[in-house]
Amino acid sequence: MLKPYTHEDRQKRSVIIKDNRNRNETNHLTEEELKSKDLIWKKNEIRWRLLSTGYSTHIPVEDQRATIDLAFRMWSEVTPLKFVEDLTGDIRHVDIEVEFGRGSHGNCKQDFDGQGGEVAHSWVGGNMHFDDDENYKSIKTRSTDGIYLLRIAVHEIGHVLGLPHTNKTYSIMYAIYNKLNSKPSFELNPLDRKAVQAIYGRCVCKGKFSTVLDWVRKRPDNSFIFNTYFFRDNHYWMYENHANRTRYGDPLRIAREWSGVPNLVDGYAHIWYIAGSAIVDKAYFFKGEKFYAYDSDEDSVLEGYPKDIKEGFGPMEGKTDVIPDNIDTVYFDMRDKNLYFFKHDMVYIYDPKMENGTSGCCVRIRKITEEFPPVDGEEPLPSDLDAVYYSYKDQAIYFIKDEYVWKNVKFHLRQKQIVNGVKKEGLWYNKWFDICDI
Ligand SMILES: [Ca+2]
Ligand SMILES: [Ca+2]
Ligand SMILES: [Ca+2]
Ligand SMILES: [Zn+2]
Ligand SMILES: [Zn+2]
Repeated sequence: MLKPYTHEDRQKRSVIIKDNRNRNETNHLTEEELKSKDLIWKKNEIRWRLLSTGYSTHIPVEDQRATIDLAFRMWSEVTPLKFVEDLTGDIRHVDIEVEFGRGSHGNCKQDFDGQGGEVAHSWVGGNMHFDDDENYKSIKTRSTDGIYLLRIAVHEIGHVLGLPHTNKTYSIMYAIYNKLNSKPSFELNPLDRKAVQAIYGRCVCKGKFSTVLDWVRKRPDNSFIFNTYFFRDNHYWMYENHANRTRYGDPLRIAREWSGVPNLVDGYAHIWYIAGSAIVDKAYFFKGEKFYAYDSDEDSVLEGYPKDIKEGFGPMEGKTDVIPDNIDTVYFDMRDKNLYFFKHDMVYIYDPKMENGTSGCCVRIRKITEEFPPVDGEEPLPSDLDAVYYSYKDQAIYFIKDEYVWKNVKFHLRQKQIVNGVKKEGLWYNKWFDICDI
């Protein structure tokens, strides 16, 4: 069934994973052509099992399962498909049976050919078999010998989902496995993402955020990079704005990456401005009655925190107002260099500028819809916002509640007189992609 290994390929230390089924499909199909193909899987939840009669002898079983699972995840992260490992259910409910074998294997009609040549075969909408005469290795292996199972598995799943080969060497659907170019970990190329999304659509992931923030990092060349962080409950995603997608492998647990930051935060604010010859640069998380100062150099909450909001954000001289506990969200406005705290239908505008002697609560306390009115004919902002944040990349303020996002379209960074005008942009998942719980 498969094109044999040629002498030329052997010299390149490559392995052909091309099969006859795709012999005439080495050119990448257009999106239109892919759309016109039958949807191979007509359901979103697909069950798979690594058969206990078909384990590899090269890799520990747990590693085989983890590798196959990761390979499925690489496709599920970019589509509405969900792959579930089914270890014990009735085999008739398993959609994709995965097995390793040598020569004549399982009930398969296609014998494998020993080491070299064919390394795996699979059926569109069906099972995947791996030739265990190949020296498969896990991604934990740094040895230059052997074939990374992950790459072959991702390729074969591509076929199972209906993808043909491409003639692009950087695509995972390229027919030749090149040992020299193969790193243990990799990402789906945008071409592969587009190809599978042309058949199944993009993943649509909904949900509510605890808060959203832009995190500023300085590159070694002193330029800044702004990624957006979406926090939900006890996990978060880093959104790579330049690529318009989440970092591969996210979400991660907050506790693991943000030392001292609690789960279910209410809001975050980054105070960042120039005062005389100094740069004021402070980052705070808020939750309940407490706030947490965060040290970005140490990547940890500062010692002595959390502290009480009512102590840290008390009244201005001559006033009695304080910032309430259990805020909905907060952001720092680059125009007036004030903090905007949101709770229910109100916004509390707090001056944090110690050096002026004017700091405290509050410059104004107003209805959200008065401070941020809708532009003509648009729907006003709701109460109980989930997140408000300043996007450095877009130089814009976004308001998020449930599945919707609004933008302050009147905002300009160097505005002296503050002008606000809010317009509903629509569903946040049509703006930011692949923010999916796993
Ligand atoms: Ca056999
Ligand atoms: Ca073989
Ligand atoms: Ca919130
Ligand atoms: Zn193939
Ligand atoms: Zn087979």
